[in-house]
Amino acid sequence: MTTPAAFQPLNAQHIQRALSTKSFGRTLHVLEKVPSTNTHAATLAQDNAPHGTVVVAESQTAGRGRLGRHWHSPSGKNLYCSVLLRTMPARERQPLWLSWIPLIAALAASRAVQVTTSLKPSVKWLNDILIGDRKLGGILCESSGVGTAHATVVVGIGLNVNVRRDEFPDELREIATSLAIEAGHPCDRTALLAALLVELETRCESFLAGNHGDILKEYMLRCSTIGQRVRIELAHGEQMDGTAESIQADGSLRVIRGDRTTADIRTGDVIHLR
Ligand code: BT5
Repeated sequence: MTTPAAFQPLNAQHIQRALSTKSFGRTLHVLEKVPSTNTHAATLAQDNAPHGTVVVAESQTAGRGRLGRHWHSPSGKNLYCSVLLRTMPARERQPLWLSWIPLIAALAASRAVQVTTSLKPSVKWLNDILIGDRKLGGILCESSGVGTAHATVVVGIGLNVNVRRDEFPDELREIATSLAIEAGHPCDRTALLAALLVELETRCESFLAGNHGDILKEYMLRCSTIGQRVRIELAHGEQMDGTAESIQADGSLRVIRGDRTTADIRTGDVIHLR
């Protein structure tokens, strides 16, 4: 009896057969267990790994979120993936590119889920992937050598695929979800990864070719934060409440405060208020 695709371990040959990308995933490292796929990809970058190198792992022992937060990474169930980018636009466009990569990755991940499962995740600014108000996945982008000829960005994507509700730790059970929970059946990680890589590659190419406006429009349509009452948790424990109005050209979130003044938020955690 053959194992259904959804339960098969990740396999480099199967993944490469499913790819329709130009460079993303053409150099591919499929690992059983790593501390963090982002850290592993950064090490490969130092050893001259090519643009588009992908690291995927069955489990992470030290999976990371932003600001040193922990990413729950149980074995054999989910997608933990990092993509190494070496393409950089001209110097004056680099800040824009770096601020848009996490948003582009969140768009690509939500679109990949939609094409492989027909679920339609939204994106919570700036890079949380949600179904309803539960977190399906997150993005961690880390750059190095910016401003030099050897600049790299590692785009890390974590998506909960086949983990069951009872398998989440207590602190995540009510705030996180997985594709299997939402779809009611297990999902094929190989097909999802192949879709993710092509969605990410085409958007990165499009952005770098100057189609910034198209990505901004697509992001606005996907972003469930727009129009919501929000609380922004800023650095140093500061908070700001307001209504999220739009995404600006630089990827920041425009918030209208109660006194009608506006603020463009470049980084911070957003809470959707009811
Ligand atoms: C993120 O951080 O959402 C970025 C997560 C990126 C993970 C990927 S996996 C592959 C690559 N390698 C890595 O080491 N990391 C990347 P942040 O916005 O800071 O959210 C972190 C918060 O999400 C935690 O504090 C928890 O509240 C919650 N969380 C942790 N694990 C989760 C999970 N599996 N599903 C949903 N929420 C989770």
